Amino acid sequence: MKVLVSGFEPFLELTTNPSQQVIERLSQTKWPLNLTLERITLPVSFKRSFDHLKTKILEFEPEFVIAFGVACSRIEISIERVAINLQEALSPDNDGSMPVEQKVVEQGPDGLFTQLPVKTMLSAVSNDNVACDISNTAGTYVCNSLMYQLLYNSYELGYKGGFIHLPPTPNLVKGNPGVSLDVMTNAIYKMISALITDKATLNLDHNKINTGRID
Ligand code: PCA
Repeated sequence: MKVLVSGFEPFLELTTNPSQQVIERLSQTKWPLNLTLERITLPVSFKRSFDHLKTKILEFEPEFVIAFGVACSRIEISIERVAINLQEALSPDNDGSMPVEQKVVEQGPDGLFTQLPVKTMLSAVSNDNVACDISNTAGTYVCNSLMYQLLYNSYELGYKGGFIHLPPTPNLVKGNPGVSLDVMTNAIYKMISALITDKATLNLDHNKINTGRID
């Protein structure tokens, strides 16, 4: 099984981005023989992030694409359930772009559900001492926009996609205790490993699956 993971570069006042650090660690991890993992770091750009990811998808042809970003105010790993067709930024992205009430995809539906088996992934870490939950909003900034485009294009490109927000690492964001890279990497390793076992029950034929669209 081929899995592509993406992370983001640092942005705004952040000196590092835990999503970039975690995917680096994941790519250095020894995986079971039936799992090949590739990674890509994306620019924090409404306009450019998905184009970069799409180029890698076309080259690698993964069955799963899991995108990661940091959510500075969260204290738990958040498996995002839904992406909405809205871009609204309170701060500029790394290109200086700050959209207000813009659609991600002009002709797209209002929302798209993740294609990851969220409950399976959550239960993979339920016995561990790590804060992890399902989240019903990925916000309206670059992460939501990337998740929406990832899901919107999955039918044509033939993969299952989803997004996970990570909390900051300790000392990265004032007032947030953070979670260490080791703990996050270990949890994500278990969640991705759970996909291998769950794959038997997943129908990867996109003509047959529920489209997951909220029309
Ligand atoms: N987090 C931001 C964008 C990049 C990142 O890592 C977000 O939550 O939208």
